[in-house]
Amino acid sequence: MSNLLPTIKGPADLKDLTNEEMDDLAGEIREFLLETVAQTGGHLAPNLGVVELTLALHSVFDSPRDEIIWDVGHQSYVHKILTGRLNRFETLRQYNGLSGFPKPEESEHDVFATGHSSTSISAALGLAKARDLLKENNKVVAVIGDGSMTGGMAFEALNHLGHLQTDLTIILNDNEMSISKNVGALSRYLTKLRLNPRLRRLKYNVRDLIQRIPKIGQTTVRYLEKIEDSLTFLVIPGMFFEELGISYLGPIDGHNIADLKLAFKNAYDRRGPVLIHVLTIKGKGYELAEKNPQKFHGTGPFIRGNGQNLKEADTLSYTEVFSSTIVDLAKENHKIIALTAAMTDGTGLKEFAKTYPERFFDVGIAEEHAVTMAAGLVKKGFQPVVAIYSTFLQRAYDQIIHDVCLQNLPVVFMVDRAGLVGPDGPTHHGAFDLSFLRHIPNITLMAPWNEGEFRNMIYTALQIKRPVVVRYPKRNGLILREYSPYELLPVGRGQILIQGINTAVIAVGAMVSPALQAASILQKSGINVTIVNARYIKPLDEELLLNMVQNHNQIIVAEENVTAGGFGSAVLEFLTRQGIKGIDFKMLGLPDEFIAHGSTEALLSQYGLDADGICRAVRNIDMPVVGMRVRF
Ligand SMILES: Cc1ncc(C[n+]2csc(CCOP(=O)(O)OP(=O)(O)O)c2C)c(N)n1
Repeated sequence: MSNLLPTIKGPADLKDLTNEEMDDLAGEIREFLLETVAQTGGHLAPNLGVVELTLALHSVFDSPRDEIIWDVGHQSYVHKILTGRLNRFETLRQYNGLSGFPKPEESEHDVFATGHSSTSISAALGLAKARDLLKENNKVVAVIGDGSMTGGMAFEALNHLGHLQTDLTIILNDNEMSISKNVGALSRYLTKLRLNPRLRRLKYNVRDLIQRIPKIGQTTVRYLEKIEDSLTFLVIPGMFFEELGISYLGPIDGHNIADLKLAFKNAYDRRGPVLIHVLTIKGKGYELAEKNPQKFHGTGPFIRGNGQNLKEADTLSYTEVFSSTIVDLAKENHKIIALTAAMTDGTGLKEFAKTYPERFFDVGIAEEHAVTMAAGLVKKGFQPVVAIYSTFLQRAYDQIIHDVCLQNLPVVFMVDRAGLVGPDGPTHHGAFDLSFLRHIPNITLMAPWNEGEFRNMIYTALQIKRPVVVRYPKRNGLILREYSPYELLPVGRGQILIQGINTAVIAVGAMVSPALQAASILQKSGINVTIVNARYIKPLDEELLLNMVQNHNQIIVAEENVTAGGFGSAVLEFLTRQGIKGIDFKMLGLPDEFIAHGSTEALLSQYGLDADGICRAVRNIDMPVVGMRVRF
């Protein structure tokens, strides 16, 4: 194998490589990606698919002068490797190491921070229009996958771009996959373009023709290439992108460097918006990932030989418990409908989709639409269960307020990945849901502390007949795989787990377990604290709170959410309203900052959200990151 990779210090080093050398380099990059991601974990398959695309892009465009925006950004590893970060790559996704997503603080080549889908065309349009206003002349490129193209924002941006007609290149990386198989009418349309034999035949005939003309000048070649493209437009009546005012080039073989470079050069020389339709294979070059791109979309550390994950836990994850519980409940309750926004596997709905295909909807990366569609389903008596990660639910804020809660519609929101998620970092931590949901009228919010309670919460949520949110962490459960029959949990009632004196720790969801550990540590030094499982964030258990205040002189609340506007704030508001006197009140939670990527355990410990942090809070020592301390 060649040894070109270490010689590439930046995009400039790609400019003089021949296509054959680029092919060799692509092989080296794939090998390097496989070797490294098998150890660090990360988004393997998306990156294996864009090796040639990224090489060709950096050889034609001139980053950072030309600005490249990576949609979602999970496919930016090759870009990172080619823009001076090869030597730090083994720190990927670790604390203080390279981020798994584009990060402007990390490199001038990372123009725009991403992590959530479908933002690239809007951001690129902003950059392009700013360029025009400043009378500059650099190029702006948005690289977006076919999955991300299903998001509403992408459509909004295309609509506006077609209107503004500014210079902007969109590279549509079409691998027919979102995380699962891509869904929707647009995806069907792209397949049509991909398979259109007339389009292909015509293109290749023209190319053949060009190549056979002896000794033609560069201008003629460029001219003929333009004819080739214009023929491409002509053969598809009513071509979607063309109708929007965006030139379409494609489809291009995304693993053929020569074709890619030709298309990118063509786009470079054009005026106005251009979309290049590039066909790639997700997981390209690693057989296991090509066969199962979903498994290798995002993976933990794995064994390269057989693809097996390194860490297997003995308890179930919350996602797995949701998966089996909703399948079980839907057996009796035929009104249950499950919705996901392109996260069938991630949210644990794969089994449900298989068992009840007619009651399951993957709506594409369209969280807003999922929520409002659920509201529509309720109107006809169905019981929609919308499973969305905390961080992606941010997208659907107005829909939750305006379409669900305003009409008090019983939609059940299963909010997975609430709290810290570890190596994916700030774009993916579920740090805000309690704060952005708690103040919405009509909503009920709950968080389980173990899997048994979680099952009961799902069961209860379906009985309440109002908008309900169950938030739960990206973590494994605590107990074995045996469950008792479902139990209705009284709405707005917390649970005293340990009765102590002086200090009461009121913990939410995943914070209950470290609180219990803290209690047993403290007990060894003769400190007996009360531990409360809050269960409900809204409505608050006011009776229980008053009881705590009357019988303790210190109240500590702990939540895996920013302290601003979360559960602690709710308790603080309540105590203030009651005019409580004579107690110390402390809030443990996440601070008012974006939390970095790193291991969840280390991050929790850093913010005092582990047993040790709770012990320190109880003992009143060294609490630099406590959200607030009030003496009433
Ligand atoms: C708003 C939002 N919802 C969900 C996700 C989770 N997500 C990450 S990548 C992805 C699929 C993207 O598919 P595509 O754009 O085709 O890229 P590919 O991985 O196939 O290269 C999804 C659903 C996200 N990042 N943002």
